[in-house]
Amino acid sequence: MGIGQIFKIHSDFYYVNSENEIYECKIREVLKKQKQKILVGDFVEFNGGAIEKILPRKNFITRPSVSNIDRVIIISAVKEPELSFIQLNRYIAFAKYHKLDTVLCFNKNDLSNDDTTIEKVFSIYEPLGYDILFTSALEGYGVEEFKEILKGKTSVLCGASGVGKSSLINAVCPELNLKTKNVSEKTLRGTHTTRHCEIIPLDSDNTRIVDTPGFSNLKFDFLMPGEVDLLFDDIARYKSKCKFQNCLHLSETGCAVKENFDNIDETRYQSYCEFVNEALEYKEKVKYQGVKSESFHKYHNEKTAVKISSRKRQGARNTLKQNIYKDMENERID
Ligand SMILES: Nc1nc2c(ncn2[C@@H]2O[C@H](COP(=O)(O)OP(=O)(O)OP(=O)(O)O)[C@@H](O)[C@H]2O)c(=O)[nH]1
Ligand SMILES: [Mg+2]
Ligand SMILES: [Zn+2]
Repeated sequence: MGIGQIFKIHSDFYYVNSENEIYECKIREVLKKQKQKILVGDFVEFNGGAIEKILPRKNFITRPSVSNIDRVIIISAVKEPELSFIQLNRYIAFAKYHKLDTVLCFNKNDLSNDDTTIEKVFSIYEPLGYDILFTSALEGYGVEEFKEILKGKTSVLCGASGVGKSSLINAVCPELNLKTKNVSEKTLRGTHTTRHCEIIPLDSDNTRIVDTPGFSNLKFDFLMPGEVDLLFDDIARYKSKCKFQNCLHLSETGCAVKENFDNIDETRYQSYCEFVNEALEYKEKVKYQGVKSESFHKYHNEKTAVKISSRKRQGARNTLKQNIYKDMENERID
C-alpha cells in the first residue's frame, strides 16, 4: 500500500508520484462504480498498480480538472487571440466560485504598443485586489516576475488555447521544451496543443506548475441567478441597498447597482448580465425537470455532489444528479 499524488492522467492510466517514484496505476472497479472521479492533484492510496481510495481534497476546480492547488493564474493574450474582457471575467468568476487565490497574467505583450489596454486592466482589476502581470514569453519580458510568483506554490495555468500557457512554462524552464503551436496552425486544425493537465515540478522548494489544455466554452449553467453577483465584488457591494432582496440588478426598480452604474466598469456589468442569463436558462432547465436544485456544489466524500430537494421522488433525483454529472463530464476536454 502506498500514498502518492496523481500528476498526470492519460485515458485509463493514472500516474502517481510517491516519494519521487513514479507508478502507473489503474483505478479499482469499486471506485468506478461509486462514480468517484480522480483528478490530477489528488492524493490517493494505491496497491499493486490499482488506486483504492482518493484522500480528502483541500480544494478543486473543474475547468481545468485539478485539485489541491494553491492558486490559479489566468493567462490571457493581449493579442492573437484578441483580449476579451468578458472571457477574462468568466475565468475570474469561475475561480472565485471555487474560492481560489487568483493572479492575472497578460502575455504576448510584445505584440502590442497600446498602453490603453494596460491602463484599462489596472483600472478594473487592481481595485478588486488582483495581482497583475504583463509578460512576453517570446522576449522574456516579465518572466522573472512570473517566476517569482510561482515560488513555493502549486499554480494552475488557466486560459484559452494559444494564449501561451506552455510557452510561459518553457520561458521559466527551457529544459522542459513543452510542445507549443502557433495560433493560425491551431485554427486550421482546430486542435489544442496541450491535451492533458500535468503537474510539473520546477525546483526543490515545492514550486509546481500545472500546464492545462486551453478552453473557452465555460458557461454559468450550474448555479442559481441570485448567486452570480456573489462572484462580482464590484457589483455585490451595492446589493444590500437594492429595494428587493432577490434583485438580479437587471431592470428591477430601486436597484442600487443600477444607481451606482457610473462606478462599475461596463464590461464587468456586461459580463455579469451574460452570466445571469446563463444561470436563468439553467434555472429553467432545472424547473422543467421538476426538481429544485441547490446549486453550490456540496463537497461530500471527496466528490462533487449536488443537493436536491428531498420532497421529490428518489428516481427523479437520481436522474437529475446523473445529468449534472454528465454535464460536468462533457465539459472536460482532456
Ligand atoms: N508573440 C508572442 N507569441 C507568443 C508568446 N507566447 C506564446 N506565443 C506563441 O503563441 C502560440 C501558442 O502558444 P502555446 O504556448 O502553445 O499556447 P497554449 O496556451 O499552451 O495553448 P494550448 O496548449 O492549446 O492551450 C505559439 O506559437 C507561441 O510561440 C509571446 O509572448 N509573444
Ligand atoms: Mg499548451
Ligand atoms: Zn439590484
